[in-house]
Amino acid sequence: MKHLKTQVAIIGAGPSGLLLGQLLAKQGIDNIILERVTGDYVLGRIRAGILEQGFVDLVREAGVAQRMDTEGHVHDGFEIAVNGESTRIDLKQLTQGKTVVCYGQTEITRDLMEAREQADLQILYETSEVKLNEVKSDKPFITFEYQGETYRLDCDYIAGCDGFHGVSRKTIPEDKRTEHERVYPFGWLGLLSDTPPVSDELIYCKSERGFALASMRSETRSRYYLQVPLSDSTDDWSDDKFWDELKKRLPAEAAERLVTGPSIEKSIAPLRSFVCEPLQYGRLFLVGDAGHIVPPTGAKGLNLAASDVSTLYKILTRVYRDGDTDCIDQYSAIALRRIWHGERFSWWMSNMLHDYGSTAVSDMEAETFDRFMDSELDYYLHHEEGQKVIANQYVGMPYEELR
Ligand code: FAS
Ligand code: PHB
Repeated sequence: MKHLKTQVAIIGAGPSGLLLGQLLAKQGIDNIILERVTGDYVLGRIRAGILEQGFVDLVREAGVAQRMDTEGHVHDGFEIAVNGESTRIDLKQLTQGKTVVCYGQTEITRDLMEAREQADLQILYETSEVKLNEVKSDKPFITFEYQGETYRLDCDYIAGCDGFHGVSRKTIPEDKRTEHERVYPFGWLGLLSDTPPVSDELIYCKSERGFALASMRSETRSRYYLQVPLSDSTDDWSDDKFWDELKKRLPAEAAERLVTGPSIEKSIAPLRSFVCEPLQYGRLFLVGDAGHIVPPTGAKGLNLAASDVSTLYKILTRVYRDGDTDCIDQYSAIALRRIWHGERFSWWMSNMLHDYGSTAVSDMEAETFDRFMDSELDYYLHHEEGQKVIANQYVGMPYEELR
C-alpha cells in the first residue's frame, strides 16, 4: 500500500472540488483531489450556464476569473413568456443593481483545471474504490485504487465534493442523516448548438405544450431545453423534431428569429429536489451536489455549490490560520439555510412553469394544480412586488458570514 498525506482531502473534481481546492491552496492549505473519471469526461458534461454574483466573486478570489471576465456576459434581466406573452424581469432595477453572469460550467471547470495544473497542485484522475475511514476521529483517512496500486491518504478533513452519486453522503450512517426528496414527473432535454442565440437574454417559456428555455454560452453558441416525459430518450428526438417543438413553445417573434443547426450535444436530465441533513459528520463535509440537488429551473444548482464552498473555505481558513476549531460546527447550519432558499425557489419556479399534464400533484388533480400555478405566476409577473421576489431569488440570497 502506498501512503499519501495532506491537510484537506477533496473527493470529486467538479466545480465544487476544483474551486475549493484552488481557494484553499491560495491560503497555503495543502489539498489533494481524487476524481473517478478523466478530466476530459468531466469537461464533456454540459450543465449550468448562469453564475450568481457570489460565485463570480469567489472565482475572482480564487484568481481564476480572467477568461470569465472577458468571455462571460453580464445579464441585467431575463424573460418569462406565458403562452407567448413575455414579461421581462429587470434584475438590475428590481434588485438595486445586482446582475448574473452567463458563462458555462464547462468553461469554469476548464479554467479551474488549468489553474490547478499550472500551480502543480495534486489531482488524481481515474481513482476507484474510494472509501472514507474514521471520519469521526481526528485522523480520518481515505483508501482507494489508482493506477493498479492501493493507496491510503491521511488527512485532517475530507470535503465530499463527489456529486449526487458519490460515496461521501453514503458514508454518513443512515440513522444519522435525513434525506428530503421530490422527484418531478418530467425531465429536461438539453441541446447545445453552434448557432446564434435567439435572444440576448434567457427566455423561460411556459406553453400549453410544456416548458422550454432558451439560453446560451456565447454569441455563437446556444443552449436550449424542452420539458419532456421521463419515458423519452434522446433517440426519440431528432434535431429537426427538437427545433420544430422549440418553435412551438417559444414566443412567436423569438420563434421567427430562431437559427437552427446541428446539435453538438443532446442529453436528458431528470429533475429532482433533494437535501441531505446534516451536511457534515465528524470531519467529513458534504459540498454541492453531494449534499443537495435542485431542478435547474431556478439556475441554482451550481450556485448553491459555490456558497457551500465559500462557507467551508472560510471555516478551514480559520482552522489553519487562527487555530479556531470551534467554527467547524457552523458549516451545516449556515450552508443549509441558503440551500433551502434555493430549493424553495427552484421548486416554485418548476411548479409554475411546467405542465403537469395528468400527473396529480400532492392532494389535487394536475389540472386544478396547474390553474393555481397559472394564477400565482400571473400575480407575480404583473405586480412589481412579485417581480422583486423572483429577481432577488434569481440573483441569489446573500452569503452568510461565520459567527
Ligand atoms: P458534480 O456532480 O459536478 O461533480 C462531482 C464529481 O465527483 C464528478 O466529477 C464525479 O465524477 C466525481 N465523483 C463521483 N463519485 C466519485 C468517487 N467515488 N470518487 C471520486 N470522484 C467521484 N445547475 C444549474 O445551475 N443549471 C443547469 O442547467 C444545470 N443542469 C444540470 C444538468 C445535469 C444533467 C446535472 C447532473 C446537473 C445540472 N446542474 C445544473 C447542476 C450542476 O451544475 C451541479 O450543481 C454542479 O455540477 C455541482 O457541482 P459539484 O458539486 O462539483 O458536483
Ligand atoms: C443553462 O444555460 O444551461 C441554464 C440557464 C438557466 C437555467 C438552467 C440552465 O435555469
